Amino acid sequence: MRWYKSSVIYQIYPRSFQDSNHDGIGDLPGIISRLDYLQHLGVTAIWLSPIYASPLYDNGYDIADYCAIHPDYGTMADFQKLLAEAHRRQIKIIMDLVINHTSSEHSWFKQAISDEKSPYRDYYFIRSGKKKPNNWTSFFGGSAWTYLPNENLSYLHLFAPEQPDLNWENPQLRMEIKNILRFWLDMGVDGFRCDVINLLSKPKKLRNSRRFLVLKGAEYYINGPKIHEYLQELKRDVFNQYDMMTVGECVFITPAKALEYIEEGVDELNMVFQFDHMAVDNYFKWFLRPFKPYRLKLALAKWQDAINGRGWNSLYLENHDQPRSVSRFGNLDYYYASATMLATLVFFQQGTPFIYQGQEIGMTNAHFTSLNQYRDVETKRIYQIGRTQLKLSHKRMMHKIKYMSRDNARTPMQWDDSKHGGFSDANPWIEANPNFVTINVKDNLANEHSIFHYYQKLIALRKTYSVIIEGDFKLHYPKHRALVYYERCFQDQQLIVLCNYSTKPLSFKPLHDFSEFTVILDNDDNKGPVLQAYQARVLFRRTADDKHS
Ligand code: ISL
Ligand code: CA
Repeated sequence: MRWYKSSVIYQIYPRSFQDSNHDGIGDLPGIISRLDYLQHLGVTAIWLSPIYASPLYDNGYDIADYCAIHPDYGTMADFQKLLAEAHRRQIKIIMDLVINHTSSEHSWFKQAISDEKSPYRDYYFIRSGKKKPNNWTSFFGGSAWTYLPNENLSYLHLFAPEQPDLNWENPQLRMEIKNILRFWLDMGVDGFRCDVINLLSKPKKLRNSRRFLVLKGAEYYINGPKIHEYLQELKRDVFNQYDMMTVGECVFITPAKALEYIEEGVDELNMVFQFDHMAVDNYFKWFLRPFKPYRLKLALAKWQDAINGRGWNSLYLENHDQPRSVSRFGNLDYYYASATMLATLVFFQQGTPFIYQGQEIGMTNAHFTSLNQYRDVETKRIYQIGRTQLKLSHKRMMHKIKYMSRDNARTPMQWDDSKHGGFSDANPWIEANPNFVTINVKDNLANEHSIFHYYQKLIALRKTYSVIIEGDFKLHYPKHRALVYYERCFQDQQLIVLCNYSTKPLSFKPLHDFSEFTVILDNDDNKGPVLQAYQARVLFRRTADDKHS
């Protein structure tokens, strides 16, 4: 079994994790100082959001130099120290790889726009004149084309104007990217999380989109014509040469399409991040709809049913682009129960768990009340577009932002109850949530019944019961609105997960004889058959006759 299947991966958003030099910005020495904490939690790998040289329009998802560390975060020596210190603790390091676009301050782009004869011009989608080559729109709202009056050029960007898209058709560009990958792998990094990897391939002709309202152009560039050719090339020339893993962020992907990337034998990527369960409370991000627990349950089960046995799932509830899960899918009136129930529901499924910083202590959405407390480029652009183009009121836009803004996940990590939550003694680049006074690592560590300790147990159980990693998956009562009841089997091991995803006590007809099972995890003292609000229980047994193998 490849190592990533038994890994538990912790995502660090470096800017918000731990400041070490009193400038209000998280950094690499700060991360190093917290490795013991992560080891105590039990995670076996860290995914670092971008730490490369960047003007930080999109907090590093706009890279200006792929082989340099942003001075805010430290030096290359700091990075090498982090790598060594992590490896010493049996913790692997996964880098974030943003290769759909660069920063507009990357030297490739600067040369591309300043010199018509430059070989770099073909690294991007650059067209002469002001006329937009097509009607495509950006993920962050507005046109996907920006005009440069001085150069009289227009260029394509699926994200912010400061993030011009790379042209993967160009073989020289592909060679340069492969060298960048080798640079980090030779240094010892253990893999990559590949940003919006399924957007890499654009068609030869950039035709007008027929999509309505949002993401015009998506029908051409999502899983575009040559995407598999490009990834096969990366696999052959780079991935196959190292003991590494990849997880590709694939937006708007179905299980069938995902298998084209991850099916065993294809192995272009080891896993994808899919978004079905991130759409259970919205039609398209900012178009909110009421959250229904059964939708979350079914979205996840769909991926279990389709991928297990043929590929490998990633399991996640949060990342740096999503609201906090306890605020979003849990219930703050049942804070501990709902946070731990969510962890149980998701992380006992088959796949590799990804835990986002602060999730393990139940951090909640930002408390912001005013637009200027937000820092995120997407949030600011969406506000403008909502106000000017959609003519929505300030109140309505603030409501959407409060619920959905990416900054909900980007407030400083809450270490203790001192000023700014122990993240920094200087004013942080983004305000801490004042609830650090009660929600923080120190308190979680001191309290035996904390969310942290629940996560720690959950992670430890993966090392004891191989059924948690390798077992198949069967969802029972799929239509039930409150009950989550699923079963995992592997050889002679059988595991049952029960969750009451509601505020009311829940009784149901068991499909197994629970008296034959041992409870290996429970977020409530209640031992009876009626599950309390948000109660989650995990049961295990060995079957004598090996009937499940
Ligand atoms: O965040 C989103 C919804 O608001 C997604 O649409 C997000 O933009 C998409 O998942 C792509 O995300 C990745 O690429 C972006 C970057 O801003 C995100 O932080 C990153 O995770 C551009 O590089
Ligand atoms: Ca710092």
